[in-house]
Amino acid sequence: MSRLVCVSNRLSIPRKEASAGGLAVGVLAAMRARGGLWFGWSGDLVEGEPAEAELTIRSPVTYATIDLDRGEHELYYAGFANAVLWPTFHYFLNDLRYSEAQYLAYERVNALFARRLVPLLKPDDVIWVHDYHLIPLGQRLREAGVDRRIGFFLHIPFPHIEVLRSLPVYAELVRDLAAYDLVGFQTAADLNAFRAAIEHVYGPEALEPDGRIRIGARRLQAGVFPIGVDVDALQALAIEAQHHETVKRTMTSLLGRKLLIGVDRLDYSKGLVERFQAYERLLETHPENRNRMTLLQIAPLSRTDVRAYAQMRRALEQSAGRINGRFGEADWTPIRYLNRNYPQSLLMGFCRAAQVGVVTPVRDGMNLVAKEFVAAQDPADPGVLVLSTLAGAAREMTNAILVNPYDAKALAHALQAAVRMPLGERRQRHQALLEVLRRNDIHAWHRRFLDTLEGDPAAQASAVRA
Ligand code: ADQ
Repeated sequence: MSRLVCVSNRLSIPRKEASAGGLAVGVLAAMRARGGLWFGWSGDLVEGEPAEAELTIRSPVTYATIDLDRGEHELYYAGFANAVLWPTFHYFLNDLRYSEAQYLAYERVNALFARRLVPLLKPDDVIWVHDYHLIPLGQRLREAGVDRRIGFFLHIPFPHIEVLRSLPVYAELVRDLAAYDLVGFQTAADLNAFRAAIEHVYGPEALEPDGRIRIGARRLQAGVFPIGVDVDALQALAIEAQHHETVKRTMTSLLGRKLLIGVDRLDYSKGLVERFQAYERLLETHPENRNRMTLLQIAPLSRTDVRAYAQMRRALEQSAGRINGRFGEADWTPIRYLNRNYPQSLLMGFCRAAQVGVVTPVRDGMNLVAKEFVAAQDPADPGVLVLSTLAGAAREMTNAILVNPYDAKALAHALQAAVRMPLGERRQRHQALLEVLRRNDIHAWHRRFLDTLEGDPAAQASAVRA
């Protein structure tokens, strides 16, 4: 079997601080299962041209990290990746601030990744590039003479062509994606949007009847590979975490009130402002819930150097403060709003203890928290998942209570229905959701992608069905 080389902007070396983010969890699972090389940014900034990659061996994975120049990182990461691509791909055109200087830095950092990666490659490696930070990397590797199989997986949504076209460099990005052998997406909607973008840039003749894409002499594949979670590992963590001191203390402090939980990176795509509004509405229109429930919202800060994030943070602090001021009592805080990271074991403990999981992004590629919440539940007395129709996860998790997060009335209604749902229905929905999670777990995700990339015909058929 050829060696697997994964490339992502950030990587998580065991014992080095890992960023809270879904991508690292998924890549780590693939790397652990198969071993190989994981290449990415070290998290450290330097002044000037960064040195060669530094290798850290933690068998079966070798981590290769490079530092980045401070100024370049600012333009590439806070700039093009997170103030241009992220908002555009999540349909937030108001937050789009295009700057050519940022795009050129994005190109340069991708070229640097390629220059530093090429000397580490072996002739029969299979290369898997992750996410929007690294769209041009495949093309840069091709230009450096790398002719082996290179795949790309987009963890976030791929926008409709009419939204994508707002970006002055949209055609360059589509051409860069066409340099890969396989481009993977979370949902069929993302795949369709990509095919529409290919048609727009290359004409209808690029789309072949068998689903492949032909550009000149090259052929590539695009498919749907919904990311999943490690169900058994999460279940075990959740069971163990019930006995954790912090979980026990938290539960005692609720004095028997129902617990609603939200766990999200602090990001405008996660719908937190809308969630707080709906919760306020619930307390307003169903006063019987006052002093009977608590919303625990865990939201670690992210991308604090991007302007839109600071604005949203202020809006949330105001909203939580207003709701607590308006409805709170000396012994009851309606929203416990925490900007901090927790170890996954503790998060799973909180999820298992909660009656309702509130996962209501206004746009999300997949959303792993929805799947983690379901995996953490006690099947004999499970909590209820309230899930946004605008999360990729809603395509599979049809037994959640699905709701449009922009509709405060409907969301308040969904929360009320979740809190009051009888045990029989909760069990039935949970069982159906768990089956979906098991069918498409994290192992199935990386196996299907890599089998397809490496040309296994059975995997190709299952990728199309997914
Ligand atoms: P994210 O936008 O980061 O991921 P998500 O899929 O929900 O979103 O993953 C977040 C991960 O971080 C989860 O595993 C969660 O448990 C963890 N996490 C969240 N808050 C935490 C906290 N306070 N402490 C510790 N851990 C925390 C991107 C895309 C998603 C896609 C994933 C994976 O935006 O749509 O599902 O990649 O492909």
